[in-house]
Order: sequence, then structure tokens, then C-alpha cells
Amino acid sequence: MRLSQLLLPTLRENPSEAQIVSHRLMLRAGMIRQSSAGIYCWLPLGFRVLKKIEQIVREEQDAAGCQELLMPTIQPAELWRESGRYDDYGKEMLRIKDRHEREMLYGPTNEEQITEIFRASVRSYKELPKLLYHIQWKFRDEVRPRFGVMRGREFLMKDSYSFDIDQAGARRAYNKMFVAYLRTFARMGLKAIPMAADTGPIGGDLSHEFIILAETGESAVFVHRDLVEFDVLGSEVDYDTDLQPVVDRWTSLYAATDEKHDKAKFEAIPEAKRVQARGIEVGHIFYFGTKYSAPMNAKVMDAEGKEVNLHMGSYGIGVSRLAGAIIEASHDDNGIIWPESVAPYDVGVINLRSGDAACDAAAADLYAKLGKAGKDALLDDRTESAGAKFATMDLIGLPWTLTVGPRGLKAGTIELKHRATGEKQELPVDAALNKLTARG
Ligand code: 5CA
Repeated sequence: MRLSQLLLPTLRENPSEAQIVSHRLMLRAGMIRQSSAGIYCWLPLGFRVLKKIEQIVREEQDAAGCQELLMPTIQPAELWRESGRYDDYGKEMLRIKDRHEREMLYGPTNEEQITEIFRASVRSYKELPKLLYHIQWKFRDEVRPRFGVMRGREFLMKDSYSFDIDQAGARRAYNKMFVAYLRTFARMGLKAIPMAADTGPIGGDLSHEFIILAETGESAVFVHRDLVEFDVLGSEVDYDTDLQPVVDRWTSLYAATDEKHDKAKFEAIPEAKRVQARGIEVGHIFYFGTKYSAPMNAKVMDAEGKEVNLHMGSYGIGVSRLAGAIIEASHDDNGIIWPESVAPYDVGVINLRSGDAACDAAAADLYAKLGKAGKDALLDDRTESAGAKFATMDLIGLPWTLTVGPRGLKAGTIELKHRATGEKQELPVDAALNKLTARG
């Protein structure tokens, strides 16, 4: 993409309405635009990041044996009356009437809808276990939408649902999601720590929140330092096993939000191993047994021919929240520092002298070669000052920048800059290209 053609409404000044750094940077980098309180338009740069995050989530769900489907945003009230949540959910639920005066709602989550699909489609224990997910917009009329996409009213969530014949089966599903979540967040460059959690309006008796450490997090967290240092991606996962050893390893050390904090237990940890910080919840998993299947009459035949209620769990990831959370975890005074896996483009190409025939040709050639090597490049071909171009690249945070200028071209070199370290190298064009393309 050529920057001169991209809709990229960057701001030089900090917008006054934004209280936290990710919200400021998302507005300044032209990623989002507020439509109304807690409801955002995703502009091209932001949309690319959202799609990258979504794709990592999808790949890890698929790897864990979870099947993707798509349920609607608008649901009928009757379903929620069956579970008893239509009245319980309160003002957070956006209630709508259609032209026939039928009561509808914009889904804040999908337990009822998926249970309805399941009870209509599955009859026998032989078809179990099943794990299903979708990635769909949700609406919760939050009292205080704030921090941009981090606490929105409309937000994108990945929600999975597991169906098993008994509690032991449901535990295996829970463990699969537990491990898939660790991998998902690690692939985005995040350290997410599972912490025992309350279940709130979803219900149930086993639940973990996945929380990343960041200064602006909404909750205070207390964790054993070793958890922050555990390696996640280094070992293969066999989803055909029960994964209990992996889950035990993560849950054996202390980690709690302030709601569940036990001061005495925390202080029993050697002082050097205690981490007291703030955190952002990026995922939340629940096992709730027959909480929905019993009132909604979702049953299957067991091996003895007896009808039994399904054991269920649900598993959420805040896909749109993650865009903000990653920025909270990875930025500096100049802007965003995208991890390579979610960056909107792999590399920026700055043409220092747009309009100069040699520079234009060299930049265009570089851009074409990057494309051929499978790298998504953003070419800054605007007639702006060098300073403005560097500032834009730093602000939007692409992992690498190649700068083409008249002086370098005479010597046959270009400058390669690494956004995360700030390291710069003058390299022959081919060497710079090789360095980038060798990175897979
Ligand atoms: N039904 C369950 C799991 S599928 C559920 O809804 N869980 S949840 O309420 O914990 O939400 C799942 C994830 O969505 C949260 O961990 C959080 O990352 C994200 N989320 C929740 N509320 C918001 C919000 N208002 N804005 C942005 N993201 C949100």
C-alpha cells in the first residue's frame, strides 16, 4: 500500500478525551474513530490489526479442535427467558423490538443460542465431545464505557462453547482452552497469566481470567514471578491428552486479582518472587456444568440409553480489547511498537525524497521486491519532510523501516531500522532485503 492512498488520519496532538496510552495512540495513529460512546469504527490500519489478532485466535482454536461457526448478533428474547437470564441481565442488555413487536436483543454473549443449536442437532453421547466457537460482535451497555476499545459497548469477542457427557469430559475441554489461550496470547507477544476468577453473570464454579500485566490495567494483581517467566511456545502441545500437567504447572503457583487475593498466601512467597502489578483481562474461561442445559432441556442419550443433561463451558477472548491491550504492553514515547505477528504491515518504506526520479524508482523497486517476497509493505511516498515521515512510522509502529535517500543511493545502501530496539544499519539493498525476507 502507498501511504499517499491510505486513509490514515493521524493526529499530532494527544486527543483530550483519551485517558490511557492505548486509546491515545489508537486515535493518533488513525486506527479507530468513535461513532458514539463505547462504539468505534475501525479505520483501515486498525482493521488490519484486528484481522491479524482474529486470525491468531482462529488458528489456535482450530488447532485445539474447536470448530468455527457463526451465530447472529440479534437474538430472540424467548431463548433468554428459557435460561432465566432475560430478566437477570438487567440494563447491560440492549433490548430491541422488531416491526411485529417481537422482543429481540443484541447478544452480550451466546450461551443460550449455542445451547439451542445443540439440543436441536445432537442426540447421542457418541457425537460428543464437541467444541464450537465464533468470532462475533457483542453489545453490553456498560455503565462506564472507557479506555477506547478496552471497555467498549460494542466489541468483538471470540466465544467458544464445550459440550460433554460429564464433568470429567468438560474438564478436558476446559484444559484445552486453557492451553490454547496461553499459546494465543504468547503469539501476540503478551505474557498472559491465568488467575482463578469469579464467574459473574455467566455463572459456574470453575473459572480463570487470563490477565496481562500493564500499568494501566483495571485490576490489581498479585503473582509469583516464575509465572511471568514461564515459556509457552517452546513445547509442542498434544491436544489428544488431558493436558492436566500443563494446567497444574500454571495453577500451582500463586496468582490472583484483588477480588480473590489472599494476603497471607502471597506473603508466604519469598519476597524476591512476589510481583504486585496491574493487569488487563484479555480472556475468561468458565465451566458451568448444566446451568444452561438443564433449564433449556439440552440432553443426549448416554451409553445406557438414559437421557442426561450436557455439561458445558464457555470461553471468551476480547479480540477488539486485545488491540488496545497489546499497545498498553508495547509502546514508547514515540508511538506503538507492534509485535511482528499483529503488525498492520510488516515493513515501512520511506522515500526521503518523493519526486526525485532515482529515489522514486529505488523505492518502487524495493516495494515490489518486498511484495514478491511475501512481505506486506507500506510505502511512504508523500511529499512530506523527512522528520514527518519518521514520526509517522514511529507512531504507527511497524516492526521495520527501510529508508531510501539520495545519499545512500549513491553509495548503493539503504537504512534498516528496527522499531523495538531503535537499532539502525546502513546496508546494501539486497542485504537489507535478505535480512527481512529471511525472517519468514
Ligand atoms: N460467555 C463468556 C465466555 S464466552 C463471556 O462472555 N465472558 S466475559 O464476559 O468474560 O467476556 C470475555 C472477554 O471479552 C473478556 O475477557 C474481555 O477480554 C472481553 N470483554 C468483555 N467485556 C468487554 C467490553 N466491554 N469491551 C471490550 N472487551 C470486553
